[in-house]
Amino acid sequence: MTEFPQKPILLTGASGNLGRMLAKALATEGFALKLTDIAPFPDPLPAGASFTRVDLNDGVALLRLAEGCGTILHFGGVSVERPFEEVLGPNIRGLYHVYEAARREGARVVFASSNHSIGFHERSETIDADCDFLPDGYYGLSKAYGELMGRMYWHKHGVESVFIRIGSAIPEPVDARMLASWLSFPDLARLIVRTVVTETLGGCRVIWGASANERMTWWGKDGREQLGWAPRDSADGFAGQLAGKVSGDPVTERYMGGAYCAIEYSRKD
Ligand code: 15L
Repeated sequence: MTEFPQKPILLTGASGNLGRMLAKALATEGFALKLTDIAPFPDPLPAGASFTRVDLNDGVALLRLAEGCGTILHFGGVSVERPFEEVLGPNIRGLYHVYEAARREGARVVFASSNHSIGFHERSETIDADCDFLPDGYYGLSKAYGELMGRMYWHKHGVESVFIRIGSAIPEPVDARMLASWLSFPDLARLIVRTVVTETLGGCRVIWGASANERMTWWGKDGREQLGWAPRDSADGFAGQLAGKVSGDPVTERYMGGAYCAIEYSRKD
């Protein structure tokens, strides 16, 4: 069990893969949860949780839902590369609704950002969290915008944020790239607990969302110390079976964002 008292947590994107995993993990820790998604919640509701179907484009519904919440875990929206018009509503307008709700409630936002906000950094580099944004598509761009929006809400309204630049959060790594980018579900769940229970942040913190992948490391310094989080799992043990699992595409293999960088890539030089 975790330290309390805690106000309820609002979790957007609750019906997605990460949302479902987090709903279960946080309920097990005893947190009171308000779950929401545009899609129905596919699992039995965990103890202490309610579910309300809301479109992130509906700011009034989101404000109402956030009433009384101390943290908003924002995992909703488009989670893969899509055309600009599809990303715009959920990931830009929706994000604004999340931040307005946080401002109204004095809540903290934990934003599921992505490695695709920095996807065009080359794999030969090791980058710290204060590196340049180099988004690799409209999806990654929406994540960079989200982090910037969070900064604006801190400086203007005192809303604290944690931006987790999630690598590849799936049960097990499946290709060579994920020897660097993999984030295990238990490491993510433990990180989220720390983002909720850490009392004061005094601003915005960026965390690289990767497990302790020491064989292949692209990501250096970040804000984890203040949160008291360190990953415990590692993709290293999968190296034997995955090291040769590469795409053969030079753009995909050159950059951290992998295949997202190659989508509609048209540069000639
Ligand atoms: C992400 O941000 C996506 O949500 C996920 O589907 C994966 O593509 C992941 O990044 C990744 O880069 O592996």
